[in-house]
Amino acid sequence: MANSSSGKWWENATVYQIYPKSFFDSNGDGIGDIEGVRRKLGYIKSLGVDIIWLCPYLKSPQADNGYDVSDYYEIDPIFGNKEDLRKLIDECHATGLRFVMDMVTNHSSDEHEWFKKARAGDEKYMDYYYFKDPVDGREPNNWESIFGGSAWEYVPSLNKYYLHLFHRKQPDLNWTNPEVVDNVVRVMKYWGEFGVDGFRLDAINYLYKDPAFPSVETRPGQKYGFGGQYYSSKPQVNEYFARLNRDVFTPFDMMTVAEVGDMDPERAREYCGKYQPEIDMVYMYDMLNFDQEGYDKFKPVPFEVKKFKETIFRWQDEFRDVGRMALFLSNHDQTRNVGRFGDDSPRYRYRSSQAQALAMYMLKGTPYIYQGEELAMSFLDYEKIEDFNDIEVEFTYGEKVVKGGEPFEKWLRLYNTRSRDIGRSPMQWDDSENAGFSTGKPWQKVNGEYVKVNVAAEDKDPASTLNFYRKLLPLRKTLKSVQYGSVTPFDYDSESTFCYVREYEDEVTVCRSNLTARRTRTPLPEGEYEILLSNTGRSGRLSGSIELMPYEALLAIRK
Ligand code: TEU
Ligand code: CA
Repeated sequence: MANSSSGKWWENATVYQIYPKSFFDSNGDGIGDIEGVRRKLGYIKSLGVDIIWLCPYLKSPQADNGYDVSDYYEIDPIFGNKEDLRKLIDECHATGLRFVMDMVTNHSSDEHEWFKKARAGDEKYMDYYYFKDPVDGREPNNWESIFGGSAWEYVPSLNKYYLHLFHRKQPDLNWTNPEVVDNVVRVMKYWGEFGVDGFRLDAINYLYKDPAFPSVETRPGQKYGFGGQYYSSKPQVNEYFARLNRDVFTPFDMMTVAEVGDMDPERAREYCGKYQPEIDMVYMYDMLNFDQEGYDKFKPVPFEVKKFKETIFRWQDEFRDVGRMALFLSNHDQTRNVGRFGDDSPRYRYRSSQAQALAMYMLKGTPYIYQGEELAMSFLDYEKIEDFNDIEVEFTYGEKVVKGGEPFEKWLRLYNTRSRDIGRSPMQWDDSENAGFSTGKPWQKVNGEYVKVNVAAEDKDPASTLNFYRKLLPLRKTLKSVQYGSVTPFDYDSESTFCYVREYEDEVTVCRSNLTARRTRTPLPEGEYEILLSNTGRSGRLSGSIELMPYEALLAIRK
């Protein structure tokens, strides 16, 4: 990222991510919908965000909540219709919001016309996917699906396997087939003409697979292994991006964000520049996975402030002059941040979530706020396996509890604190039945915390996380040092604080967060500073060193 304005319309923007199924249900069928989003635009505007990114709403059997598209030109009826989308996008534009669409083209649904024809043996369409012969009567290689088990599914009538890096109902599209790319271009142009302002490109680093499909080494006792070295972020994906950029992104003046499912810290610097200049920014999915063993979210390790800092500042450094980084604390695939990186008890829930938000969102890059994060929504309190919906829960429950005989209590705890269902529980609007999300029975159970943690309650409470975000997000845009300045970690060796300085020309901003319940003294750089934002009621001027209260967040500017 250059240390000056690029003049792009999205440059200083903040994104609000919406999971439409769980945001607001306008017609009482228990499922959030497009019209529901439109009705809440006033709320969204009140946060001070500029762009909304809607998770998928195209036609889909919903095996993976819309990340399995069966028709790229139609809206799934559970979410409404094109008229609803028309109204939503028009109203966004009329109120100064922009609209980003989630584009899922690494794979389609197995119920897409193309795949149905392929499975029926139509060779033209078989070449839209990866169909391979068995090897020694087994899968073509030992790649593991990202959701668990083999990445290959057998089709007896063809005596062939097809590749699915995700669920078996999400067969991977073959991007080496130019017809597939032409089709994707056509789809993207269609939605560009419809009026979307950009794309979040799902699982985009996986588009090119090594045509030899080599097996990988596995860990002892494991049948399958992560084949990323053969399909993640290969140079060929840039050729696809170049085409998309020329035909779609540039002509429609779009904002594009690449979701990159795994990253390579060894090649970090190269990685950052990798998608340049075709893609505007990179959303590194696993950025926050330093609190688990490798890619296994169900093997958490205790949170450490130092590891958090190490990870984040490293990426900040890598992105200092190349690419652009998405900043986020949570999303629909990851657990809620307040309990994950702090304390969601009634005593510290607000402050702790605020300290995290200040730490993350004054960094260099583009903030992505996930629905409910601004309320400090937290872990689930479900008791039965039936309350969960996600693929990863289903898979591990079958493997570990049913087959493996591990205690359900252990896995229930993991599901309530680590699973993808956490971020997908209905948005908490008020303390009425179903948290004001729906007048019908919600498709997924509401989190019991809603009676206390909801928009209506936080709206009235000046100390709430909601009102903190409403100050933080607009403030960020008024500060040149935050938009364009350098990032220098400060008090880096502390095990409690997350501190840094942002500097641009003669503007110096200091950001101070205590991410623990321990009081701690922290130094300030030379000079006198005026407080711009505090979550403890501090105001006035500061210099020298200060004692931070538990979970204190403080932003100040040099006088
Ligand atoms: O996620 C892509 C991604 O790489 C996932 O592996 C992510 O790490 C995973 O959710 C871990 O649990 C995207 C979407 O965000 C996700 O919701 C979809 O399920 C996935 O693509 C397939 O489309
Ligand atoms: Ca509905």
